[in-house]
Amino acid sequence: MSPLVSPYKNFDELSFPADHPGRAVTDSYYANRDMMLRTHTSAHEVEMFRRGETRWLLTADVYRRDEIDASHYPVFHQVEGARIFDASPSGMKQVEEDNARVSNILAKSNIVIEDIPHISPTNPVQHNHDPVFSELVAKNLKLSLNNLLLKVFGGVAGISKQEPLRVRWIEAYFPFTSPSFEVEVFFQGKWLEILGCGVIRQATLDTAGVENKIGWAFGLGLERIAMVLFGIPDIRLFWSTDPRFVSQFEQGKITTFQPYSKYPSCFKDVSFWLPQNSEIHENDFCDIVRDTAGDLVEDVKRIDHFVHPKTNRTSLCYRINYRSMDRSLSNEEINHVQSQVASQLVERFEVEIR
Ligand code: FA5
Ligand code: MG
Repeated sequence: MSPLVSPYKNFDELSFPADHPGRAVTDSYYANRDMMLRTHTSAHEVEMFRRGETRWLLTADVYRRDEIDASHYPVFHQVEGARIFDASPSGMKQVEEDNARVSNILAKSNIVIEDIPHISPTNPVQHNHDPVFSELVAKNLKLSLNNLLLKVFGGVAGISKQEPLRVRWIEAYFPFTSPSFEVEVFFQGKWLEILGCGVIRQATLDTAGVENKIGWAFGLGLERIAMVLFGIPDIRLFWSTDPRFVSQFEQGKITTFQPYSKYPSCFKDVSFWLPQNSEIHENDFCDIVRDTAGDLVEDVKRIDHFVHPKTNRTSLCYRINYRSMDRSLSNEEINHVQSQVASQLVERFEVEIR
């Protein structure tokens, strides 16, 4: 499936409101008014359901303008999965049987789950759903995904042999599911968001021409899973062609990444005055940094925001952390890149460098 889709497919078919921030040019990559790079694999949900599929997985590249740090990258991969059942007593009996079967597997495993209610006032059942059906389906969703995480991470050294796998469920919001959840896994001392999911909004199934069904869908970040699974500390590494990285992996084998020496960081600040009455979106700033410095940047943070009391002009300061994954950077090289970032800022946003 082509990564170029219409905004209609990426957003409208999934009940995104007209003013949703994800639609903005600062958040998504548009080819023109009518075509954009899909921001998630959910863009293909309606198409999959229209084909009559009742349980499916779909893996694809997705694109987003986003912040720069160790777990975000402008192109990444998602796996979308969904399952729908007959919205009838016999369909629900099937769900109950499945729930009992999976509960049994989980009870015997070394997984620690922090759960939340399937449905709550802030994470409600849809008005056109039977609450009992919705509850059973949400439970099936949670059991299925806990089981998936257990299958993927279970038995991996350092994750579930010495320590149990820790999974945390969080209430979430997506325009195309309700109730909705996010799932995080404990990794390197932090909770890392792995996936979003929920009970499919009936409007999505209606649009696909699917009748009398109820079900769930999820979308997970493949790089995020691989980071936990292989102990990969920075998402940029997936794009490295350095043999010291590539040679550590073999098809079909899960091994823990042995970091070769970590190269030193180099912090450079850039401060500038914005032109009168204008703003720069952080994603625009990050795009300039990516365009000029590519993968040499590990992290970008705004460290100052100041409005001059007399002139009313706004000044911003960003700190760019330069660090290559593969080699030492010379001061000369970084200074050169940094001055290019500054001149791009002047050219594209008419700022005044301080
Ligand atoms: C979504 O994209 C929803 N389409 C998921 C969904 C599907 C919800 C079906 C309900 C039903 P979200 O924006 O949270 O949700 O992204 C899903 C996952 O993609 C995240 O949990 C994370 O693992 C991964 N992800 C998001 N942004 C990035 C990024 N910039 N770099 C790498 N991974 C990312
Ligand atoms: Mg999310």
